[in-house]
Amino acid sequence: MADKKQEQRERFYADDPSDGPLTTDQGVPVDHTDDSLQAGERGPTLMEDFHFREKITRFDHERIPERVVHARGSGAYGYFQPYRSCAEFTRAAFLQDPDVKTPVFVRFSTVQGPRGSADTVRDVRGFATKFYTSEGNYDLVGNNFPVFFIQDGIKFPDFVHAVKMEPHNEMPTGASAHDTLWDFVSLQPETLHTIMWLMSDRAIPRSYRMMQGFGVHTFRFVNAQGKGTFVKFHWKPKLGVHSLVWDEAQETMGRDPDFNRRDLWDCIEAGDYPEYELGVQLVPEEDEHSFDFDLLDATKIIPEEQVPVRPIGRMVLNRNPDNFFAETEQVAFHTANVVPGIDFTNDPLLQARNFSYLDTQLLRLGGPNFAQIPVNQPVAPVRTNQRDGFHQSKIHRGTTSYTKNSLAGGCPAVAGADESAFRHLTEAVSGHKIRKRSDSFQNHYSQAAMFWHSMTEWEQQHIVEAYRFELGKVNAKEVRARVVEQLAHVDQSLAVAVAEGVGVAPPERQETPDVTPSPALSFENNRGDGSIATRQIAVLVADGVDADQVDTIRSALTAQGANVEVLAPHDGEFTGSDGVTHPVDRALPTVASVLYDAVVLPGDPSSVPRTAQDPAVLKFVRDSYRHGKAIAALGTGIDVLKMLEPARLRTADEHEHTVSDEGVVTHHPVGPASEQFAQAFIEAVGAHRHRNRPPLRR
Ligand code: HDE
Repeated sequence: MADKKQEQRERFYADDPSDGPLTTDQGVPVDHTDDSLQAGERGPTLMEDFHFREKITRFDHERIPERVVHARGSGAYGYFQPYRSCAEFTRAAFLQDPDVKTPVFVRFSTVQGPRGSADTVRDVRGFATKFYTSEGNYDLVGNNFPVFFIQDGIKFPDFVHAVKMEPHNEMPTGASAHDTLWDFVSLQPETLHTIMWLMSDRAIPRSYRMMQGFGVHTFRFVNAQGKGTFVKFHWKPKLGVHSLVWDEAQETMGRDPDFNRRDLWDCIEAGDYPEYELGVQLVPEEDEHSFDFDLLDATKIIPEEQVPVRPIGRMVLNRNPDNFFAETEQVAFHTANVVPGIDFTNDPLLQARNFSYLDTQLLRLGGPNFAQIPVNQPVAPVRTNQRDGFHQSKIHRGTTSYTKNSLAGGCPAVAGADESAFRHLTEAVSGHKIRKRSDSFQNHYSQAAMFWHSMTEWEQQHIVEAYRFELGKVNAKEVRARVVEQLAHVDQSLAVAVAEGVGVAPPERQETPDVTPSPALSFENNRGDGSIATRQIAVLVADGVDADQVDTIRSALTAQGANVEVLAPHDGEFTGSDGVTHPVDRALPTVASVLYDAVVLPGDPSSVPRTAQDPAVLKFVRDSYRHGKAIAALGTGIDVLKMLEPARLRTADEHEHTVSDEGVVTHHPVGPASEQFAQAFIEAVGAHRHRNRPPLRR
């Protein structure tokens, strides 16, 4: 059933014309659009060729400024539905009735790179949601990290200038591994906690459908009695939180720069709708000062162990935009788009954002009427006295664009007591006018250390490797050394490990904070339910493989919602061991293991399969193995695996049935995949990545 936003969108649809001739913008029919009007066959183009000039001028003006940050993004429509009424804490209408679905538009993004940059860069991901509520638009403009790099918005231009491509040569694209970012970071210890997140695998999500989202700031809920409660917003993906590994992420940038965008689009097209649960951490106003950090400091989290996340509703994304530019590019988010029942705090980062987002849209969308653009239009009625400006697309009738008026009967009048107006929370404020960071914002090391100590061994290892990679790209040795010195305030072993990798002296030991880890921060505790739904699984075949094995494993995997593709050396068909031809989904040379989550190696009943001699297959399997992906080998498919000689790994021999070791599942006997085998493989895929594999010998 179409929701209100969809009904509204449909009123703006301009379908490609199915009859009638091509025209100019003025509706004049055009019968020739391939040659410009010239003075003589080989002569100059004439000014009076209005069709030529219109066509070229429109082309010249097709671009608008890209977002200064978060330029690359992908969007989708869907809905939000609360589980139950949240009236106790907030009067927001969209959080009251579990039967009411509120339409949403979500835009996911990277931050550093330009519009055309690759998706799988190491970066924060934006997670911005526009709720088209019955009381007007509410924008929750969040990220996939719960903390931010700086505490006060006045530092934002400095931070962005440091992280963006360097001004003299516009390098690097979509990467943080360069001198200016790390110079800034090394001099600004408040960045440390968020930088730890950036060095973790949170910064290379497997999919937008598999990452958390956070409102970051402490906001306020306000209930009908005018009582405020501090609130932090959390989105949890139904499929669990999963990431790529760095080597894989880098190769993916070349193999498919649209990896995350394509994944979101394809899943929605296939009806595998991304789903997230909205949760809140609630803190009564009277407990504002009961934490060892300041709730207004956006570089801090409230550990979930201290204040649990209460699930309050779910969001489903079920419709792709019809036009990228019109919708995903022109959507305008603004932190100050709030509805009655949701309010701000004095977080200086949030306060700055409340200025910045409107300001940036005025430039980016060319004037003040951008709320009339379909994607930005509320479904709630709009009655304002705003009139003129660039791109006014309405014909306002009447004479009274002011309040109060008598000539229009006083309309629109301000909302009455029963008309759900937005009222700012009454809050006592006093103080001297000063430029000073609050003392309560000064502890920069504790939560960075908490994050580090909440990681498992493999997560810590990845963080060390990321620091080594990033700092290894920094030319200024003194910057490398300063970052390492900073890390010594978090953990000496981390600092020493990084120092070793980047060739600087180990730092002097510092006093490090004594912290209680927060297990909720580790990937290990956010894996979801082990579902393999929508996972991409490759089956590598060549002529002669056992087609029964291919069929049985494919049906077992697709029954669990996975997407299975048969890859062969060439497109078209392959001939199975039974002499029958079977369809190929893709030619192996057009893809790569980084585009799949797992791989299956069927056997050839009469000999070693031809795949064992194919360098492309061996590369595929080697990369899958190195990246920790589940691998299944059946019958003589095990011989493909043996070509790579994994050290120490157990594989099934002729007498054994299924063996599952570190996500490598093998099954020797010839014949179709057994249920037990399929189950073992499904579990291996569901575990996402297997981090403790012995290295390959070849
Ligand atoms: Fe943004 N940010 N931001 N930001 N931000 C923008 O607005 C800004 C911050 C976030 O998909 C801009 O429309 C300032 C935190 C997302 O369209 C701009 C500060 C968080 C998006 C802007 C911050 C975000 C933006 C650029 C520090 C996570 C993409 C284009 C005070 C909670 C929205 C635009 C989309 C975009 C300013 C910090 C998230 C310039 C000044 C913290 C997801 O207005």
